[in-house]
Order: sequence, then structure tokens, then C-alpha cells
Amino acid sequence: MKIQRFTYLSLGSNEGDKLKNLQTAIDIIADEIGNVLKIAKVYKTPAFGFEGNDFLNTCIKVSTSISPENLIKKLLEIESRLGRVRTNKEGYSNRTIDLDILLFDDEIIFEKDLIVPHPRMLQRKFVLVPLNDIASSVIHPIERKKIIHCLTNCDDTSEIITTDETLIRPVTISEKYNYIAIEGNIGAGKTTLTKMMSDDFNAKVVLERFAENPFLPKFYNDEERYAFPLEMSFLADRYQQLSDDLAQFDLFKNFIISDYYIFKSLIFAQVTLQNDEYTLYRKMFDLMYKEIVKPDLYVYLYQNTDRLLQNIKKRGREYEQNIEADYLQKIHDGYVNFIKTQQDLNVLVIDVSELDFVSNKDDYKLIIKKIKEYTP
Ligand code: PH2
Ligand code: MG
Ligand code: MG
Repeated sequence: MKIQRFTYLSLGSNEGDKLKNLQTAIDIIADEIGNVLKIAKVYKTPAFGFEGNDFLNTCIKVSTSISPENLIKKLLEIESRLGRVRTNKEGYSNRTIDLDILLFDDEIIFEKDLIVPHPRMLQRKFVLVPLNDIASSVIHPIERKKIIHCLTNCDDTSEIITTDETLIRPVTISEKYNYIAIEGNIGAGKTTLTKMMSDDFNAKVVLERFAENPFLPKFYNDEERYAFPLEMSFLADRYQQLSDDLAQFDLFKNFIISDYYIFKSLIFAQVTLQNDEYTLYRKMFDLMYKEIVKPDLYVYLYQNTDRLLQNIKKRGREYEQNIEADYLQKIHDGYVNFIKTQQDLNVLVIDVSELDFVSNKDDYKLIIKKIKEYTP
């Protein structure tokens, strides 16, 4: 897991649609920097230190795994994306958005491009008033006083007016879901995505124990002979693992993510079993299925057959190398049929055939965004 740290940021806008600029900045921060945990009220404040339009100011609390050095770079980049132009002129000027780091944990940083805590925060009510909304008892690491006391001691006399504007706090994945299942065909990238997400969001992972199934290599050599014991042992193992792991919720983890869902067993059994075997299998499956917790979100990664075959080749599991396009197509069709019949499962199909979420960060972010924004 990546270590998460808390930072407090100041947001200000005095040009364009000021409220919208604040909201857009918050949305981008939630997508690209970390979880937005708290948002202060929105204040109308006179331009401090220069002649200019009134500002809307606020502060937010964010948990992030990125370093202060990268955070400041990222904030500057978001400012320019929101139309901020920096001129060479001395002094301040109107701006669509200003994003400043006020505090970063209890760190004290003196670098050429970054000073934390923000060097002028204690002289400015447009910073301290909103910050006090969400951090009144946080200690300023140099002053060694609570923010509420810094505010009382501040002799800025600007008139800070509370507005009734509201900003929407983007919900985090772990607030939205307790259990996410990632599904997809053989070689679609389920396990990779599951691991990446568990790392980023501090989720407990439940990974399929395919390697421990002694029937799997045998099955790929002689399908007819080994299909039934293979499917039964997968089912028994998945049932056992899911009923154990989903029941024990780890207090230190935010949510659970698995690289399969028990229904997978039935989809494969439909393809591999003879009719009479399937009937018997189905009886066992239905008994177990009733007992298993449903995921809050079922993600199906769609990948085209050619790339599935490439991925299977690349990961080089010997017993998988003879898998044919036709078999993968049947499995895919089985998933499609299953998805079609699920009324009370929250299903999100993501087409990853044009994406490379392993090496391309933007592709990964796109998937996360879809998961965050999913509505049933
Ligand atoms: N930011 C400044 C300078 N002056 N005045 C107000 N009211 N609000 C601001 O955010 C602000 C300012 C430099 O960043
Ligand atoms: Mg500033
Ligand atoms: Mg700034």
C-alpha cells in the first residue's frame, strides 16, 4: 500500500465563473491527486495585496500519496488547464484559479520552488477563515499553535463574507463501495487491475487461486476427462475463499476487491461440461450461490480475442498456450449471457481493447473514473 498523507490546500478565484472554477479544480484534484476529505465554506473576500476583483476563496483537506514536490507541480499544471495565465509582471493579478499548499502533514519545507507551510498564510484572513472551518485544531508546525489561535492572532482586517454557495465533494471509491469484483475473459487483465487498485486505494484483495488447482493443466490436455473435477474443485475453492474472506472485513482496509466473482464458475461450467454433468453441477452451484455476498459493483473488462491471445502468450503459463480463439469466444458469450440476465447486480462493462492501463497512466485513470462515476 502507498502511504497516504494529509494536505490542506487553499483555492481562490477572482475571474470568470469563480464558483465553477473552484468546483472544477476540486473535481480534478479528486481524480488526479487524492481523496477530497473536507471542503470549507465558500467566502467572498476583497483582493488582498492588489487592486482586483473580489475573490471566492475556500480550503480543502486532501489525502494523497504524492510528494509535496510533485503536488506543487501538479497544482500549477491544473491552474494552467483552468485557464490561468501567469505574466512576468511584478505583483498579483486577477486569476481564474490559484491553488496553494498551506500545510503538508507537519512537514516544514524550504525549497526554491516550494515553501510549506505557506509563508504568508498567517497574515491572511482569506486563508485562515476557511482553513479554520476544516482544521481548527490542526497545529501549524512552525507557529506550534492551533489554526484557531492563528486566526485569533491574525490582524488582517479584510472583510471576509460567508456565502451560501456550496461545493460538491466528489465521493471516494471506498465511500461508494464495500466490495468490487473485477471480471473478464482469460488474459483480460483482471488480476493486474485488481492489484493496482488495491494498492492505490488500500483495499483488501481476494485473488483467485488458480495455480493451486491440480486439475487445470490436466484439463487443458484432456478436456472431456477432466472438465467435471476441474469445475467442481474451482467451485469448492471459490466458495470457501469468498465465504471466508468476505466475512472477515479487515478494519485497516477501505474495501474489498477480488479478481473474480463466484458466477464465473457457472460460466465456465456451461462451456466445458456435458449436459448431464452440468445438471448435477448446477444443483451444487445454486446451493452455494445463495450464500455468497454480491459485489456492490461488478466490472467486466472486455478485451478482443486477438489481444487476449497475445496476453496469454506474453504471460507464458505453459498449460494455457493451447487455448484457442474459439474457446475464448465461447467464454465471452457466456459472460455476456450472464450479464444480460442480472437485474440486481450493478454491472459496469469497460472496453479495454483500445486501452493499456498497465503502462499508460491516463488509461488507468480513465478506468478509475468510470468506476467512481458509475450509477446503476
Ligand atoms: N490570493 C493572492 C493575493 N490576494 N486575495 C484574496 N482575497 N484571495 C486570494 O486568494 C488572494 C488574494 C495570491 O495568491
Ligand atoms: Mg496564492
Ligand atoms: Mg499560488
